[in-house]
Amino acid sequence: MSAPSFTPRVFSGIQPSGGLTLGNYLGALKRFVDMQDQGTHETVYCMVDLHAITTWQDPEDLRRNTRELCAGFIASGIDPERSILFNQSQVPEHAQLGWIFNCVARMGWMGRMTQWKDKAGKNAENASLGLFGYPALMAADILIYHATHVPVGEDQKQHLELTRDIAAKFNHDYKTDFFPITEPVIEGAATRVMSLRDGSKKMSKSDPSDASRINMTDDADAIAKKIRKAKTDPEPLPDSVEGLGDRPEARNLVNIYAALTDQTVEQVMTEVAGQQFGQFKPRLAEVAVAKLAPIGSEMARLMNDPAEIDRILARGSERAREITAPILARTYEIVGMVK
Ligand code: AQP
Repeated sequence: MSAPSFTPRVFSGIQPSGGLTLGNYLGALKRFVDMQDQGTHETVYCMVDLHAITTWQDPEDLRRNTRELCAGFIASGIDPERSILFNQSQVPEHAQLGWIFNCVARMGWMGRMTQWKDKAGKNAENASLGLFGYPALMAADILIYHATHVPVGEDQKQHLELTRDIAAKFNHDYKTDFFPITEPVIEGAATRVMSLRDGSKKMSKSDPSDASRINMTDDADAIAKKIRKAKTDPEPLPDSVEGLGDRPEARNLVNIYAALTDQTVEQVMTEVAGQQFGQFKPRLAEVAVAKLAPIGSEMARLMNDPAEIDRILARGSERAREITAPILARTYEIVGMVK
C-alpha cells in the first residue's frame, strides 16, 4: 500500500488570553501572512478560545479579546477569503478529536511538557485538568485539518513534537496511516522574542509588567517609550552575531530589528556594528512604529464593527467544518464508534 498524500495545508492558532504582543506578531502572525501570500498551501488560522480557558478568563474579556484578535489577524494581512479564519469553540470537531487524543497521549508525555511545568508552577495540584491536557487538544487542532505544516514560535516546538508522537501512536495502534506527521515551521530572526525588561524571559501577553512587552494596540508614543526604556547593557553593539552571544537584551533588540526589516541578523550586524544603544534604539523605535502603528489603528477601526467580525468568524467556522467533519467521521470509524 502506498503512503497517502496529504493536501499541503497550514494550520496555526493564537490564544485570545490577552492582547496581541510583538512576540505573537513576529513569531507567528507575520509568518502566517507570509505563508498565506506564498499561495503554496491552504491556510487555516484560529483563535484558540478553548485553550485560553485552561487558565481563568473573565467572560467579557474573552469575548472582547477574541474579536480583537480577529481584528489583529486581518489588520496584519490575513485575508478571510484566502485563509480560513475562525474561533476554535465554533468548530466542535476540535474538542471531539481532542478527547480521542486524550486517550492516545500518555500522562508521562504530558508531565514532561515545559509549558505545563512553567504555567502550573509549584501549584500543579490546583491547575486545571485542561492545562495539563492542553497539548492533546493542540494536536487535535492541527490533525483535524490533516495539516502538513505548522508555523509557530520556538516555545511551541515541544508541543509540536508531541503532536507528531500522538499522530504516530494513533497510526500505529489502529494500523493506519490516516494522520500526517506534521512539520513544524520555526523560522526567521524572531522565533523567540524576549521581555523588554528581562532578556531571559519570553515576551508574553500575561506578563504582569506592561513595560515588558509591546502590545499591537500600543500607539506610536507608547512603542517608542518602551523601546527607549528597554533594558540593555552599557557596551556598543558588536560587529558579529557571535558578539551578541552572552548579551541577551542586545540580541533581543537586534533580532526584533531584523524581523521588522525582513533582514537576517547577519545583515543587521553590518549595519549596526559599533553603535551605542542611544543611536540604535531610536532607529529601532522608528522601524517598529512604522510597521506596528498602522496595524494598531486598523485593529481599532475594525473593532468599531464587532458584528462584521462575528460574521467573518461564523463564515470561517462553516468553511472549517467542511474539512473537519469528514476527518472526524473517518476517525470515529477507525476507532470503532458505531453510528
Ligand atoms: N515571545 C514570543 N516570541 C515568538 N513567538 C511567540 N509566540 C508567543 N510568544 C512569543 C508565538 O505566538 C503564537 C501564539 O501563542 P499563544 O497565544 O497561543 O500562547 P503563548 O505562546 O503562551 O503566548 P503568550 O503571549 O505567552 O500567551 P500567554 O501569556 O497567555 O501564555 C505561538 O506560535 C507562539 O509560539
